[in-house]
Amino acid sequence: MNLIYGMKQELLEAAIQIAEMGGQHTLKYFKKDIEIINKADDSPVTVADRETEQILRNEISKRYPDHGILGEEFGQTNEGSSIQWVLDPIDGTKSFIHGVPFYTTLIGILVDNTPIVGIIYAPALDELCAAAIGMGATLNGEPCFVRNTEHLKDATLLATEIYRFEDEVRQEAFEALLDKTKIHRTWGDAYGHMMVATGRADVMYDPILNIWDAAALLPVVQEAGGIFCDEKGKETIHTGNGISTNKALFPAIKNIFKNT
Ligand code: 2AM
Ligand code: CA
Repeated sequence: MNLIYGMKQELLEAAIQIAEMGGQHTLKYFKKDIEIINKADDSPVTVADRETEQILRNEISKRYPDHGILGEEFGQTNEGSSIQWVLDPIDGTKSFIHGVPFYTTLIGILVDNTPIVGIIYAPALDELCAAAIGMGATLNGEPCFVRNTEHLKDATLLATEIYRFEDEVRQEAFEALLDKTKIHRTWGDAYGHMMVATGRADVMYDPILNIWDAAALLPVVQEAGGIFCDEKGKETIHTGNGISTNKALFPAIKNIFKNT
């Protein structure tokens, strides 16, 4: 299915509006004393995650009843549709429950499994990145770009946390990444990828990514002039891990992960 330009523009604008509605709702609970529930995978979830996803889903279904929706908290509807909205109401729930504003509301739109629109909205920071493939990326409406750091020795590396891998090869690759880069910071999540897409960091590494964590990232990073890829260097959201960087650093990053 080939989306005509007008349709892509419409979906981009709708996704921005819907992400804003959802993200604004999270603020009702941010820095408030709310119950934290541990999910089956031991990750935390709150009423804010659940209510926000419902708001996103209701608005999408109202506007596009035939489109599919896949959300982290409430699963899949209209699975057969060629247009799928992929939602993470709060990416960075661990930040959210610590009162750290680096959490985001994510919307990705896939057409025939290919991401074409991405929204990363950090409501507590009032920062919204939006992109549609072929149409550029914006931060709060202004064009945004990756920065052009050329060497890993000058690069700022972000990650969601400090990792310990059971797999030795992956552990070695992560340590090489740490050794070869200059500045290291965590509290990453999708906000870390947004930092790369807006020229504030050079590499963001996520060894664990579900499709709802990744779908919004690829269009934003690519359209900002960067690369969003997996550890094999493949530009995909479907393999469970993700790295954002610029085109100059990409070969060196690929080399670090070549044996994983
Ligand atoms: P969440 O806050 O929506 O749960 C990228 O690291 C994202 O993957 C995180 O923002 C988090 O999303 C999720 N994540 C992080 N660590 C994870 C883990 N150990 N298992 C499953 N998901 C994880
Ligand atoms: Ca989430």
